[in-house]
Amino acid sequence: MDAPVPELAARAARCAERLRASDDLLLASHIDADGLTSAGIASTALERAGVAHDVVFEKQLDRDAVERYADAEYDTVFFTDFGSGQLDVITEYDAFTPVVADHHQPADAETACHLNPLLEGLDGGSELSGAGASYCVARALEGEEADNRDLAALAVVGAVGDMQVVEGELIGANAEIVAEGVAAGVLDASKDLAVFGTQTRPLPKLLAYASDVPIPGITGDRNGALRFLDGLDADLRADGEWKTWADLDVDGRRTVVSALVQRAIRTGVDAAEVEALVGTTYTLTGEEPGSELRDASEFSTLLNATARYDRAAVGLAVCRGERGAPLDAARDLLREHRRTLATGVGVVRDVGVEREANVQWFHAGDRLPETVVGIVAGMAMGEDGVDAGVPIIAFAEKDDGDADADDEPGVKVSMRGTPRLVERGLDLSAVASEAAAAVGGDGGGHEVAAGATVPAGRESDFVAAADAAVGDQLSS
Ligand SMILES: [Mn+2]
Repeated sequence: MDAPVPELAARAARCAERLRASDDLLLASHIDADGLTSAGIASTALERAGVAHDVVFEKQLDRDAVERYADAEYDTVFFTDFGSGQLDVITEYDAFTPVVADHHQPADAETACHLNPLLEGLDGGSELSGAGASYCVARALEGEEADNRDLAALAVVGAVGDMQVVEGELIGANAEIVAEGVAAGVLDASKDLAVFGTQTRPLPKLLAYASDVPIPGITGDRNGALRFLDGLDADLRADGEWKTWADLDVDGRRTVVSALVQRAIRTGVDAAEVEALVGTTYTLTGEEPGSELRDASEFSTLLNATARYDRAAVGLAVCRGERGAPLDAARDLLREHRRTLATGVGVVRDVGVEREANVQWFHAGDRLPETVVGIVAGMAMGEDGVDAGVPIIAFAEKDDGDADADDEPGVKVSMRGTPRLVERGLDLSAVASEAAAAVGGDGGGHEVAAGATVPAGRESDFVAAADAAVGDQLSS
């Protein structure tokens, strides 16, 4: 069998060998779409290889968690979608042998079974996700009887969920995995309208809600979208009901895309943005048409909904191929999530947004779950009283549902910028870590979106530090 990513083949083989030799294995993974798909891939491959294992999920892998695993006396712990950055802590414990499949920046420590694209000169931000790293190990785990290439579909869901799509498509090692999935008959990758909801949303809603490329008179305008669609010479309804994008045939799709492009050009949308209307969409061909599981992007959104509400077991069950009750539960969580977001923008309006020199901020207190406050902050930008040209900082009380009694009360911070601000020099990852460090907290993330945890009562100091840091970045 060929390795999907040759650079990582030797590391994958070492990981697989150790996993096969384990008598008492714990699989520990991150709670998000990439972490859930990582665990789904790893768990399925382990089961096929006849390796019994328990599974546990963490929002973040801290010393407490590692200590718990050590106390539980597993002989091996398989970390997926995290572990590299915590290797310095992990290697302090010799109760278990660590196996790591991750794509985040490694700590200054090494261990024998460690697969990470960054160790072989590949980009962990855009070329391979945690799910892709787990997939490499899964391929190395397969024996004579098992072919794990079908798991490539989940690896693509993880990469898409981790926002690794670059200019409309997956690249590098991710593209190799796509090719394996296509060859295995579980994936289809083709150029199509690059809009969220192609499997599940009726056409008018699909177009009105698509905000990545705003088209005047259609985006955010359900009646405008209806008029636009009604004016097209194509079969867009069945039995009086609007079809979904997935229901359309090739001709129908072509008609809508070319009319959309014409409308965009006519209304002055930037040429580069018009091009972004079309991208590669990844279809899981084994899933029911019209199910969100059929589209990689919709699948990852469904998984994120289970992760946000701490229902990782539901997301894992769906990744492991269970349908029925877990899938229904995941769909309920997604509906609930959308309701929360819809009311969230109202909460922002209620509490009010304060403007500083270089940033703006609001404090949601306990009125928004910490897991959605960042998304709500992003959605609020451009709304009444919220400047779309200035980074926004959102605070929410940390939910202490499962925290130890001796944990300090903390506040969750989420920061959002825009691609335009990033072009001008904004790096919220640096802002979050600097400003958090200044108030005794912890932060990090991406240029356009970052987060932190700070001690309660230090919010205004955090805002002041972030305001200064953003000022520096945007003036240089
Ligand atoms: Mn990841």
